[in-house]
Amino acid sequence: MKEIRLFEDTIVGISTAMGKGAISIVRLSGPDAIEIVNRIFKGKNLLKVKSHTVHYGHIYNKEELLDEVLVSVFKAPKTYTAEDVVEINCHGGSFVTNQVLKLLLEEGACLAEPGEFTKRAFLNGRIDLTKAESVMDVIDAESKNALKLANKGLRGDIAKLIEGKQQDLLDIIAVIAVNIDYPEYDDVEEMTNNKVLPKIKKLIKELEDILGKSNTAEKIKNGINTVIVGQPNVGKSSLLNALLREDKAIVTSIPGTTRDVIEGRLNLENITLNLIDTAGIRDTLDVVEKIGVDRSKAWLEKAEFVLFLIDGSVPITEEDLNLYNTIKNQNHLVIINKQDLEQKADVSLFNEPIYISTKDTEAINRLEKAIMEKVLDNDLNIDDLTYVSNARQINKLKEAIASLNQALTAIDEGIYIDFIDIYLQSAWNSLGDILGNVKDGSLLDELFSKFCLGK
Ligand SMILES: Nc1nc2c(ncn2[C@@H]2O[C@H](COP(=O)(O)OP(=O)(O)OP(=O)(O)O)[C@@H](O)[C@H]2O)c(=O)[nH]1
Ligand SMILES: [Mg+2]
Repeated sequence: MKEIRLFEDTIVGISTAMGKGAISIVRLSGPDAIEIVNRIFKGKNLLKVKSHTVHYGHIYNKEELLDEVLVSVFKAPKTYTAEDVVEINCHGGSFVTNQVLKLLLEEGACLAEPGEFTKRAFLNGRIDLTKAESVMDVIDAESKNALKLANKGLRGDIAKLIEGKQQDLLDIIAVIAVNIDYPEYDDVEEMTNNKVLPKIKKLIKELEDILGKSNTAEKIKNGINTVIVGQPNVGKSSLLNALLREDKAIVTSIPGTTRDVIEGRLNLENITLNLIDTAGIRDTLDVVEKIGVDRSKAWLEKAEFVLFLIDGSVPITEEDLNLYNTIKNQNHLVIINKQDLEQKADVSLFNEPIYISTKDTEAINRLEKAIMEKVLDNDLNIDDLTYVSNARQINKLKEAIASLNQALTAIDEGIYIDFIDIYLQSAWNSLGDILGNVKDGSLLDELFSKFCLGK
């Protein structure tokens, strides 16, 4: 386990994506950040400039000019890490940027680990853990809604919410403490039943509500598993390709073309879909195709959303109807394809189908809108959706709920009130862990290692 140090060394990392770009930013944080950059920068004495200012000049390796740069100086404590921070805007070639980085390492800076800037912000007490995790969510966001959620976390909404619940719990713990200290005041049993029990029940309900919302939020963040199903040759792979704007799946006029499961990520404006194209479902003697059909069925069971595709240019078959019956209770959209051909399918059975041709871009845009409306619950208001944002936080929340339930059972069984107090304390600790009262350094290392370099 790595020791947590507070922090004598100065770290450096390239904070922009690798590769060619207009600029790259090399960032330093730590007590010697300004001093180190000042040694290789010609233009101004950075030791004498004001905080939060930008300076034009050149980076030199001894006599050799490396790059023309802008240097931003931020003095502690009002900085990203709460330490002295310097950012060097270099020209955006990876060779020149690496030369500048190398020089800074020679001058005594240490190479930052992934996420180390944000980790320092956390360990220096500038942000809590929910905010640190939200930083990563902002970077990873792939849709408007995912970004909105991440920004709520960054603003501290999650922290506020959890702190509120911790406060409610503390009130309950306080009631018990008073009664342990002065048992003669009240009949202890009556007090727990009348006062504490309803409060714990209310708190459990509220935490469960947050948990429910968090599951929805996770979906917005991670994408919705969406399976395209239909008979062979109806145009499933063509639809996948049209939605992804990419020739990803093989398309032929031979029924049974797709055998494997083909996946692609589709970012719509408000939501991300994990699109899955499958083998057309039919009874087949072909061994390979049969494996494909079985996989399709397995995916279908896991699907959170189903795109059910029909070929409008041929009459509807019994197989179509059988397949429809298996999916009709899932959240789905019926799509009638091949509108550019003469229509022979009787589609009166289907409720509000969408008519498309996979070759018609305008129709595909229309379909995307319909998907968004159908996937996103109409009542779902992102602005109301404060949530805990990842598996770690969700686990802690579940732990807290479990401890509160144990407290309830204990009260039911008439267990001595001191023990109930222990369960409540444990719930309180679990909530605290969400915010980051984390003492385990290896957990922190793992958490921040998911960040990109330089963040
Ligand atoms: N006219 C017309 N043909 C289409 C349309 N969409 C797909 N096709 C054709 O239908 C045939 C089958 O398309 P695929 O996308 O391979 O169908 P599939 O459902 O993936 O078929 P399997 O993988 O065999 O299950 C190909 O010849 C496509 O070019 C459409 O909108 N109009
Ligand atoms: Mg196919």
